[in-house]
Amino acid sequence: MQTKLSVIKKRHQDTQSHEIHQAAVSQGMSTVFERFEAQQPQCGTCKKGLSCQLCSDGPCRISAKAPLGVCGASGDVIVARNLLQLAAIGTAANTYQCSNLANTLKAIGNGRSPLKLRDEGKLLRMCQGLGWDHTKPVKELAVQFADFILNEIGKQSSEPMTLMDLFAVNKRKEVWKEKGLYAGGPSAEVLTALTKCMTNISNDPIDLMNTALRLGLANEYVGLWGITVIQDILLGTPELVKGDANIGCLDGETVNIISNGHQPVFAGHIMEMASRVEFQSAAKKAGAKGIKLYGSLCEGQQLMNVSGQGHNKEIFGGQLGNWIQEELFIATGLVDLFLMDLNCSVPTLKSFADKYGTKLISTDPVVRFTGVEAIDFNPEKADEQAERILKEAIEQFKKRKADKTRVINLQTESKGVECIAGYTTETVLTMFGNSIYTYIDEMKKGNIKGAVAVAGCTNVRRDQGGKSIHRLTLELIKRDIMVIGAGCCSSTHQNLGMSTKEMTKEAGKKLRSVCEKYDVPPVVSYGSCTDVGKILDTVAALAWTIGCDTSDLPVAAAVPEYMEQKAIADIFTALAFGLLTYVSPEPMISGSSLVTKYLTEDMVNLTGGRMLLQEDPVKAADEIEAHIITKRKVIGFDA
Ligand code: XCC
Repeated sequence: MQTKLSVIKKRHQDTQSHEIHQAAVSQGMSTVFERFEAQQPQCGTCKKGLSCQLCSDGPCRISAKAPLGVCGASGDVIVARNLLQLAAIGTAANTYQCSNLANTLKAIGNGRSPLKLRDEGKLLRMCQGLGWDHTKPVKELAVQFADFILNEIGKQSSEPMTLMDLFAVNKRKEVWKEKGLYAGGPSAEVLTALTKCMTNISNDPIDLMNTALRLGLANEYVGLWGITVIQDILLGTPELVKGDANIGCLDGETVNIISNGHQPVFAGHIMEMASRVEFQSAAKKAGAKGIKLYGSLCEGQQLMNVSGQGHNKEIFGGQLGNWIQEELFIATGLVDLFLMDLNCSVPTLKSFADKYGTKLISTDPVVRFTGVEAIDFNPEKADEQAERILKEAIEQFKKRKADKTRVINLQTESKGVECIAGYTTETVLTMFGNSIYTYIDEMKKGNIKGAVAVAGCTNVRRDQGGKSIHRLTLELIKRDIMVIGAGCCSSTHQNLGMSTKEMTKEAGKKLRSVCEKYDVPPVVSYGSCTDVGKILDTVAALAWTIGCDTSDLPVAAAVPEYMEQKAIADIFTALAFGLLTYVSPEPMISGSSLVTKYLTEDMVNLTGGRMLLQEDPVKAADEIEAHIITKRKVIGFDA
């Protein structure tokens, strides 16, 4: 079907997305960009974090005329309480995913699930690291490890997390202990934090922010750590791989399934089943070339990272992109089935699915859409659930092909963008000759001036949509600073062709020499936003080897297009690690100079970390570079 295209401003950084966006708008759809515009002007008081809706005497909006809420809460308390709530939601979501994974691992260990452990070696190494007898049968260890993680999640606030005890750098642990940040299990920490957010309980904004730092540690030492480790055990530890990214990966002639979200284990199993002869022949009988499963958002990052091991490689169709593109994936008209397993599955997917003939299925009990079928992943029923999904996808493909009025917005000959994926602490070390000392030597010589994690979401405020990620990354590598991407930042890098060795020519002279010598690109992707846990592993490994605190390293964290609550939890993790943490757009804190000053200046005295707020990514790169130069002197890399 032909549509007369409206002329719309180019919001997406890449041309493929812009074209589908233009088509969707012409066909009467609105995407995140149009909805953002429709929301303008947004409330200035809320933007400053100065509104409270907790009690029935509210809502209260703090102003010069009314400096206190009805209950008496000050603007400082309201701002801090609002931010702490976001950190609690983010910590809860990461912990939820971790607990799902532990339960899946346990089901496999107990022989109640057809799923496999693709990296048993990692499980054994972890058990050994915990000081256990790792010569026991692997299934027994799987149950023991799963129970251990579930127990860590449920620890009381007064019981420090074993993982933090074992794996944090000693100097850092002393700081956390001394400052009252040595957190317990995430369930208890979230409980405490949310209780402190209740009306008329905590009236100390600084205590509220320190509570968020405790959440940051619980977020890391069970949530993110557990997610990354168990996912590696279940799906395999990533290996370097050439991948395909962006919407152009979609092949009109295959049965097309998209798996969207953050929990890749079920998708991995669907791919395993899809490679079986019965499903391949059913697809061919329906007139398709085969079955493809594409990853979307962070889930796609994880699936692409493990695609290098060769498991069902022919089924994986590529990594489609970041969250502001997800409606566009469906608007191509080429998607048969769209699975949603956690955030970010936007509510409007339903109207897009109805318009373009896609079937939506939610696969986790927390994801619910009115009028959408749910097949909640159960590791014990994984085979029959995957079978249902594959059969449904093949039926949907038949309908797509039979429907002469179907709107197709993507040319079938479109192509994905090539990228390199699969970086982790392990693969980065392999590139440097299996020696962390080689990496540190290059840092000492100044060939790698420092490293910055550019992680988190994409955002449409100030018309960003990847612009700030792109700009900041270029500025950093130009200054010989290596960039480690994760989350939708990695999608942006991939869509724009930045996750390739080609980028070496954009790097500063010194970094370029390192990239050429070790055959490593200046921008590497660690994967999902949950892989921030792996980035912090690398940071801790550097600090252990150098013998310094994490806060002394010439490194920084950057969330150049912050969007949601898991990012806030991760930001507090980075601050607790003592890192300079660049955040844009600014979280809703400007209504409190006290909270803003604490986060951006005074927190240095507590953890060594601080938040850097800066709209302009070039100026942000200047400040990050200055920080890195200072830290190089602190650890004696420079005089
Ligand atoms: Fe969602 Fe992870 Fe954020 Fe992307 S990066 S917008 S959470 S998909 Ni985490």
